[in-house]
Amino acid sequence: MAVVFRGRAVVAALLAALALAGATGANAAIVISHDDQGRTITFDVRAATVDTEWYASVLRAAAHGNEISNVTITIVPETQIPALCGGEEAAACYSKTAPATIFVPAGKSRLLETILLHEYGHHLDTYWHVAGVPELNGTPAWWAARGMATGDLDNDGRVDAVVTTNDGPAYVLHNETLTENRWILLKLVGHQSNRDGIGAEVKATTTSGTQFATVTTTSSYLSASDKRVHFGLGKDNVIQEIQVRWPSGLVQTLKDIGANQILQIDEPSGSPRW
Ligand SMILES: [Ca+2]
Repeated sequence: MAVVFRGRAVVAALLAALALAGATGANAAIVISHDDQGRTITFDVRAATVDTEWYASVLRAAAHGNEISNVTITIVPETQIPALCGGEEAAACYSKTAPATIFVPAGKSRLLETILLHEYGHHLDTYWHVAGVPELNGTPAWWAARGMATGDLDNDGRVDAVVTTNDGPAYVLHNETLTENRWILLKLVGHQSNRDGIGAEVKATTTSGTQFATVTTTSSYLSASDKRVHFGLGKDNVIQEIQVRWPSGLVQTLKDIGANQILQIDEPSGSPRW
């Protein structure tokens, strides 16, 4: 389904067309180009404010691979995004409804550039809806990445991440968020169930409410994450109750657990409740 978009000549022609469209001002043009195989790529630049340099940089990056799809990219005034994207919080969206279209607001260049490239990497095969994301300051790095694992690498209660890139290095994203919020990490050890407690369901209740998690290492592409369960607790210093439903069928309950600690929970002996 993806349209292969290669060739410096095509890129140069398209960039020239975009530059011309930008130079002629508002309501300038719908720029239509074709890839190596003659398929149509349409860029609608009729919005009042068109950041053609942003388009140019996106295309330069996209042309390095075969990840640009047969979609229409439409820049619209920011005020039209909520109606087009189905939500007041939307920053941009991609619609698979024919003709497939990416709606991006004029002037929101840097962050959306990153998002756009990321989504091309996933072949635009699912509907995506970006909500509540602030503009980034400065120039974000461009990574062609597929795998990501999350976990608290330095046991400080803040979840970190490792990202692998294609033909490039792995990046460790160390979480250095300044916060007074509380947390807990739960390391489950099975004795009747599997040793890692994979599949155990954990419920944590504080005065603020109840949270649920399932023990898993499932993660991004070819990645495995920290098996420990992390709960963010906000201002709560105590977890009133932690309930673990083990894969064996045992249900274990702990009361009044203090925040900001790594707690090992061993599966008790007893008869499974199957
Ligand atoms: Ca950490």
